[in-house]
Amino acid sequence: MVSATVVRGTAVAAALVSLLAVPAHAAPPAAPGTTTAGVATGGLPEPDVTGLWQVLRTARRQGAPGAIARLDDGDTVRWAATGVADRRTGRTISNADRFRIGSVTKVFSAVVLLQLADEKKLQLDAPVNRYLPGLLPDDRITVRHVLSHRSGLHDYTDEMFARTVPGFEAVRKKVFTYRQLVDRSLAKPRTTEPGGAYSYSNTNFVVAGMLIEKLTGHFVRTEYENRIIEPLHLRDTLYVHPGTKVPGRHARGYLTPDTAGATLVDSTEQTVSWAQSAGALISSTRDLNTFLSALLGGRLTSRAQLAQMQRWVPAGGSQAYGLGLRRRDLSCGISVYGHTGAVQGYYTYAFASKDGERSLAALANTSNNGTVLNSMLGTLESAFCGKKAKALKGSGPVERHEDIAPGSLVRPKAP
Ligand code: REX
Repeated sequence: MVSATVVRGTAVAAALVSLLAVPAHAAPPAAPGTTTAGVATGGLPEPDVTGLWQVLRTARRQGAPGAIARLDDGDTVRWAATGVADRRTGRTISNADRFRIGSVTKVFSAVVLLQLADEKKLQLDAPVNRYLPGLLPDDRITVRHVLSHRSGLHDYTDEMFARTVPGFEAVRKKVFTYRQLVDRSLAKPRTTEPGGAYSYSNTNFVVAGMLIEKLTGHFVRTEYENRIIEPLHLRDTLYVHPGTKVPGRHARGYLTPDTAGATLVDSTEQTVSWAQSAGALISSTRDLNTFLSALLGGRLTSRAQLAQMQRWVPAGGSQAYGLGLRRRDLSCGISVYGHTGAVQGYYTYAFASKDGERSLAALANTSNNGTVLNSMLGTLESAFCGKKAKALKGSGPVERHEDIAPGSLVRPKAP
């Protein structure tokens, strides 16, 4: 029940918008054993909710059929949404919609492995080959190297998606074994020495999935469910690989072709077998906020493993990478922790404050559109810097996978 509704921003008849602030007692249940009521948000600036909504509208103007964001802030939950979940039916998108979260899956995979480290079943500095004999061509590659993208294992998705739509259609229905994906990587030279510089590669988190399955004797799905999804009551978080459908109410995903002006491709249905433990989870903004709040709040791993997860290596521009976790340094000097995701048709941002008390999850239901991805970064600025956000001149050097074009954020200046 929504007991308080604050509608902000200009009402634009054409825009399908919901922008609500409600007390936590009206919000969905938080993680067991925790309370959100009355918790201070660690001296962060007030979020700029109007700014958040404007970012979503900008993303729509730039080609996203729809965009949503949810901000959990101590005892308050806010939502914003604009556009459509389904271009054919015209159904309005909302924060109740599930979607594909891409690489935010990597945080889930890392959490499982860090729990296994807590249980003394895994050593971060042990060679991967100790657990998976003969898998990798170099015994010096450790679990830590893999989880921090410093293994040097080539990213096989570079070739796979060199041509966006044909690349996608070629794998849409395919089911790969982990081994087949690793073999594709090993067919190419390695990018760094083991433990060298950060070099993003999905191969690393395919190896993570293999480690999870080897150490537990279960499919990754079972481990996500038993260790994260069920304890946190994540009702929208699903691993359906190799199923191709997104179950329940969901936003459809629309892939942007490489040719300017070409029609968007409905990419909702696919196995995501090319990513699996590197990117195949489905979730919702509510679940992602619950997950990251629990993680940063120290409720999923020991404090010691959470600290390991936050041993940062530079990852270009205003970014650093830990173990399956990104840090982004925002324009107001505040850092946020989480991950981005890009699977065909879906761009996700999911980040939380250092203590997990404030969390933001946002989705635009398109991809291969760097302008939209760049704009969506503005959701973090609005959510965590509020009106203290400075107009950005792009986000500096970025991941090739993020494909972020230089641009500026429409932000109110600090008073
Ligand atoms: C695959 C191609 C991009 C997407 C990729 N995605 O590696 C992983 C991910 C799973 O979520 N990475 C994010 C496609 C960004 C992260 O780690 O932060 N692009 C698209 C192309 C380009 O096909 N030719 O945009 O849909």
